Amino acid sequence: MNAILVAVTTTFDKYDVEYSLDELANLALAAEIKPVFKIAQKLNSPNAKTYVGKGKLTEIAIAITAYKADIVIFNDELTPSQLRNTATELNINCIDRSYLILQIFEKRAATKQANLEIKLAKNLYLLPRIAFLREQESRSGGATGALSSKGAGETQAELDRRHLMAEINHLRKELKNMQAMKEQQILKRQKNAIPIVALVGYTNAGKSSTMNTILNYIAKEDKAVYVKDQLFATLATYNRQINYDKKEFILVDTIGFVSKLPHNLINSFQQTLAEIKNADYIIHVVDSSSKYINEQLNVVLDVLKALNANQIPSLFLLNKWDKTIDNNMHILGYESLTFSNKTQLHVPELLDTILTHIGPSTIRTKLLIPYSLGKLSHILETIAYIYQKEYQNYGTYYDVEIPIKDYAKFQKYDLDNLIN
Ligand SMILES: Nc1nc2c(ncn2[C@@H]2O[C@H](COP(=O)(O)OP(=O)(O)OP(=O)(O)O)[C@@H](O)[C@H]2O)c(=O)[nH]1
Ligand SMILES: [Mg+2]
Repeated sequence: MNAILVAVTTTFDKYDVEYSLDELANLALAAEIKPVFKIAQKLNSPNAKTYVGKGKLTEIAIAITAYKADIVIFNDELTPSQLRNTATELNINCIDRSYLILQIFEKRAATKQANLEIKLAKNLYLLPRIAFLREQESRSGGATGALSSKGAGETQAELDRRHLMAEINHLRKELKNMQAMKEQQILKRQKNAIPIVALVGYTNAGKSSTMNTILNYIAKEDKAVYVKDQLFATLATYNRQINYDKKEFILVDTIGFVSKLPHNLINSFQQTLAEIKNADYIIHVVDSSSKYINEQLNVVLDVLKALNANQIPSLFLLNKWDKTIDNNMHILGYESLTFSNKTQLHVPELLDTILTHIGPSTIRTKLLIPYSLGKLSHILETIAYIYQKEYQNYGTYYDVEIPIKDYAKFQKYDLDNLIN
């Protein structure tokens, strides 16, 4: 399918139009649509009826013929009437950026929760647009893939609407049940006080690869997550427990971001994104080789803000350093680390940085304390949770959990160290 991409830029726009249209082109490719031409128009605000101005519509019509386009994709979320008016004027299928993103998410969702969340977001998007999409569907014979059955007309639209409403209620109920379960898990983890470290970043920046690099480094490669050179390869949250240097934390890999994510999507994905809000430390993975590094950084910071996660201590991980040309790059005023999954640059340094930032936690350890050190045994028993205590030939054996900050006092008597 060939597409003409159309953007309106205003003076209020945060990102330049070249970046925004490039991103839209990548989104189209991710949905297996080929962008063949880009058109941009500068306006004070998008036209209320047709998004672009009247003259621009003629230009789009000419481009449609010239490039044999099948579809027009607009760079913002359009109102139902803007979509209908442009589709009628141009006599071609029209979709907007939100719809495109929803389609990609729907195709990629791999877990039950992601499936429910994306269905909810899509139904909320469809609700005011259902009649229009129905018309569009009959124009294209189902090419936009929005709806399951065919038919046209007002009554059909009314039936569709009722069906959507029922489904929305049902999805909300199911998600609520899942949330209750998840909250219990989070509570349990808080009780165990295992710190949470979340990988966040622009889509395709290398979050999942970084997760796998760490798993590989601590010899847990069997727990690897899915990595692919495509937008939104990851559409759920994956937690992995990491034990390193006597500390443990939970590493979380989740969805990547793009600019102008549909607001329905962010609302519906609250549960998937909840792990980020609960994180003790955030690793913001950046594709340092991208020419749009600044824009992508800001997109991610904006979403973190929307999630109320912008106060969590974080590290900028300048990933893909192996193919970064600007070797002097740094992020002013923030902690950052150059990194590469490809060359394994700074893997131990990343782990050390994480460990120094996650709050005090406990470790479980096995100690053998000589009988001559009665005082040390006494200290241990006042601070430790004791799983097992046994009087042996050379001293008292303890299987205990102690605060990490006290570990140094006992390190000498750690059975692991004694054996090594
Ligand atoms: N050259 C190079 N490529 C990398 C590096 N890290 C990741 N990649 C590649 O970047 C692409 C995306 O990697 P992922 O780990 O799937 O990225 P992600 O951030 O999880 O992406 P989404 O889940 O889609 O948001 C893959 O093709 C990786 O092989 C790196 O350090 N150097
Ligand atoms: Mg991923």
